[in-house]
Amino acid sequence: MATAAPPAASRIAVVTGASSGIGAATARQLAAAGYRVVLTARRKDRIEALAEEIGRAGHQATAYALDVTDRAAVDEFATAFKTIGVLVNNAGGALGADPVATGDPADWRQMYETNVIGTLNLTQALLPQLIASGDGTVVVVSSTAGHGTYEGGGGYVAAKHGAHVLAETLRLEIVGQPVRVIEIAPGMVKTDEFALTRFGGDEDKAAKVYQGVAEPLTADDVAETITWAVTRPAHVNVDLLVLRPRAQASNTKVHREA
Ligand code: 8X3
Repeated sequence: MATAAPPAASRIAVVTGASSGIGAATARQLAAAGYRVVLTARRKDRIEALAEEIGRAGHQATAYALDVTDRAAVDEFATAFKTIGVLVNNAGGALGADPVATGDPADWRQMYETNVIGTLNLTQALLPQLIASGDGTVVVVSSTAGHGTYEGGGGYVAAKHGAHVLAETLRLEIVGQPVRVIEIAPGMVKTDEFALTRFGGDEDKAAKVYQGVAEPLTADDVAETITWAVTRPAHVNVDLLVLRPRAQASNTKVHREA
């Protein structure tokens, strides 16, 4: 017999990077699944609007402006909770697609800060509350870039490999504690901001990422997958789930229609 997880209604789910894309979609879906969702991101106006929207839909959400790379702010945030059911480490992103030979070290550093240190900060700060819940779940939203490289992937691929290793190592180290560690690794996902941010706001370059691809994944596709993994019975740990659109067979093999 599976051990049922405590009812979601009594449980808090913290989502980082909740101001747009996968984070916002995940916040909506976890709220719909009954979690009290805490939305965090730097852009306060966006997460406040989303918290209101979730509230109007009859679910529970609060917004907390937070930069995941600011450890003092993260530690302060952590004091607001006694127990937490779920932490979704989603904040991150890519900057640039330059070859290793010419990539900007500042971009590499920033990607490591957001994708790895940000995840480390939240996970370290909230682990006691996740353990105290008696059935905690840490989700790391990595990427297929955390599992193989591609030309121009550079600093993003390096950072996402770091996020993957963080998840894998944490799972080893806390085995025996009532906390699952789930890694979700999406491939090509078309969101409003990912490619635009990567290419410094260049819309043409951003559009080319998805050019001719029949159906890239959506933020909702990934959010559904995260919500599914989180809502498995407490003893079921989805270690790693890689998802891609059907048109993408690997990081470098994508079917594009003419
Ligand atoms: C996004 C996937 O292919 O842009 O995490 O690296 S990719």
